[in-house]
Amino acid sequence: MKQLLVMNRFFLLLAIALGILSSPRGGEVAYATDTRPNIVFVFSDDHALQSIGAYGSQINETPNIDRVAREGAVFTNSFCANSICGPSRACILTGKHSHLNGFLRNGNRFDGLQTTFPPLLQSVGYQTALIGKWHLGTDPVGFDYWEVLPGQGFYYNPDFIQMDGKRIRREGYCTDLVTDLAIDWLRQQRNQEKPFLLMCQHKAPHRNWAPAARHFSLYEEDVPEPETLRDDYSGRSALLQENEMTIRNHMHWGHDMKFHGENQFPDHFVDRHQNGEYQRMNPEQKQAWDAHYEPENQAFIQQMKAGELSDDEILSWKYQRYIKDYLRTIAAVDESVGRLLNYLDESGLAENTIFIYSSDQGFYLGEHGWYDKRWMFEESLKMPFLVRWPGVVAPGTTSSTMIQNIDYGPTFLEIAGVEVPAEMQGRSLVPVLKASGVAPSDWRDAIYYAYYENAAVHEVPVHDGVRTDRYKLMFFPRSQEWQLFDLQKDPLELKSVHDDPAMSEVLGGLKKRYTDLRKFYQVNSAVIPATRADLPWWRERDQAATERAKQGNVDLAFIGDSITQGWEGGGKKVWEENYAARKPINLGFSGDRTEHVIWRLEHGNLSNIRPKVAVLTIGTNNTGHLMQDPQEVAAGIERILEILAEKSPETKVVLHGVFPRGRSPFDPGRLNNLAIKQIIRRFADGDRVHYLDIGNAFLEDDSSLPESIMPDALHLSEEGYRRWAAALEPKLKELGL
Ligand code: SGN
Ligand code: CA
Repeated sequence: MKQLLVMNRFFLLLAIALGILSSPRGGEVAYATDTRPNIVFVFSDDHALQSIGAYGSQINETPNIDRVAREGAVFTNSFCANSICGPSRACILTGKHSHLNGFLRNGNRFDGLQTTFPPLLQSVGYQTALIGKWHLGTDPVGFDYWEVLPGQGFYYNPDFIQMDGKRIRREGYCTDLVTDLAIDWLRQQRNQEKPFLLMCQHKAPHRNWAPAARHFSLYEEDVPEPETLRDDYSGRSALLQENEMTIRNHMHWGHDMKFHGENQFPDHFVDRHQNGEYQRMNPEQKQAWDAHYEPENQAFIQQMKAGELSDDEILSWKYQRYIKDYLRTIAAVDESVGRLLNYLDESGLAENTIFIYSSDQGFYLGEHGWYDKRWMFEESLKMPFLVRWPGVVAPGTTSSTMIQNIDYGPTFLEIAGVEVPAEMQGRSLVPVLKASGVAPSDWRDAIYYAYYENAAVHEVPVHDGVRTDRYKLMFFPRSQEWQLFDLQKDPLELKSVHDDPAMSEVLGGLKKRYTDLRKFYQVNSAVIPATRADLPWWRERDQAATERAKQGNVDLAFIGDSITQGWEGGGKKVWEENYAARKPINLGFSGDRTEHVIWRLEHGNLSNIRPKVAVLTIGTNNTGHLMQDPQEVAAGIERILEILAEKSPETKVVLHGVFPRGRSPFDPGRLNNLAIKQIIRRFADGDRVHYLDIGNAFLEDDSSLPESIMPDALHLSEEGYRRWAAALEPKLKELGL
């Protein structure tokens, strides 16, 4: 095999030398004898390991997916970098963590012009095709052929977007249609002379779990409930209780539970949503659907009306409705895998084709009482990863090597003989695959995980962390809490032992690993846009600021944190005297750090305003909350300046040196702010950005901070605001205000 790869490289070099690879479509001649392996990547949406036979499922069977494991390898420690759809896909395409590929949360738009593996495969003569769910907001880049579902897509009679931008509706069941298109591409459309990558990406088993009629009869028997279905969330952060993804309280009457008409039991089911799938069905599909669901639904409604069911029994009923539908949608995915494997056999392609099955993240099948994903707990952190590579991976291999979705791109590139770009953070799995799943000695000891979708559907808080083979450390910025799990002693993750004195060495070591891994992966929270919309007052202030900004007509914008917001408090009188008549806006939000200002400026706080002058005072909370590295905070401030330049290039910015804090000149926070100031002073360009350090206006001769100016050694008194205004005024005049 090694020899073969060397040969492939030889052909490749030859092709490059002959200049026939200069265009992505070049190389037809050279590749007539190309023996580099093909890649078929079958990727589903939300498929939990607990529902795959090869991973030991107790609740269903997946004979075709299991065949991949039997003839190849199953990876039991395969992890997601950010357990949510778009972000996981962006990590795969770029080989980078979310904070660097820019796709932090669903709803972002993927920048397809950054480095991704598909165009690199094209550049060495691979044909690339993508079919099915995409969900990245922009058109796919680097594919010779694609046809994708818009957004989440539908199960029944789904629409597809084609390469020319046209939308077409295809009659049938989504999983089958995507498979048909994939096989059709393999059979009819691809250039038979070239090696290829085919990405066949299913919608199933994503919510709202709408099965094909042929699978209604599966799972007539009840499915066993998971041990933690009735988790009370004790022993862990109180944030667990705030989320909205429980089977008990957050299942929709129509959308999830498949009832028609008005929600009859609003205490037990969430009202919102008709079943959108039903609305798309043709009469036959509707008839089959109703024939299956209606008898069960009517029986349930009757029992409810008769008051026969306890809360616990209602929960069990919902679990059965949920899990059976979920598993039925997987039955179709498993058939799809079977059809693709059969096609590879029939066509003679199987021998030289690497076949991978994976899904964008794991999922809760009632564990912790949940559906959905997002959390760094095992069920959603893990991704299935099964691979068959004939002649390379020994059949029946089980690997516990820690792999992550940022590794997929580098793997595909090495397979095709492309050097992995240094900017990719993942590592190629080829050496692991060649060694029967055993990791090289310098393999990673831990993975880094980060989830960013704050204040969104299901209310899971931002968190990140590290997982080693035995332990998991998680950090929640919202509550500044650490959580530590010993996966050996507590595999169900029911008790955080972060405050157990016996664990202090482990905790200390993992915190160090966490800090170092964040450095290694270049995670700087100060530059990662973050909303605090989970706080009602913040959300309302943000909406009000955006409303005001939409009206335009602002000459002077103050941007910052509580010190700026305080112009409406202790500084009110001074504001009235100095700024009220100068078309001002106050964009100061108490408790904001640089990342929150970045979020606000990118999400509407600057809408239609093009101020003559913006006064920026930010960074002291990065110090106060996190004692954040001054370079990191400065990078956050630099990003804010960039956004101002992008959105309002004519605006002159007064960049204040971070104000002094702490009574004494040796207060660590004061010193941190000082260090930030040293760096940001250089952001002044003498034209657009003007640096103004007015710290001395607040200090005594001995550099102490008097209570009369900063009563709490952080916020300004009225006299403090007066001194701020006095020190700022000459600059405002100079800038023409
Ligand atoms: C939809 C679902 C959510 C799900 C997200 C993200 N709601 O919003 O339950 O968490 O997608 O899923 S639904 O009412 O539309 O079904 S992801 O896989 O795309 O990330
Ligand atoms: Ca998903």
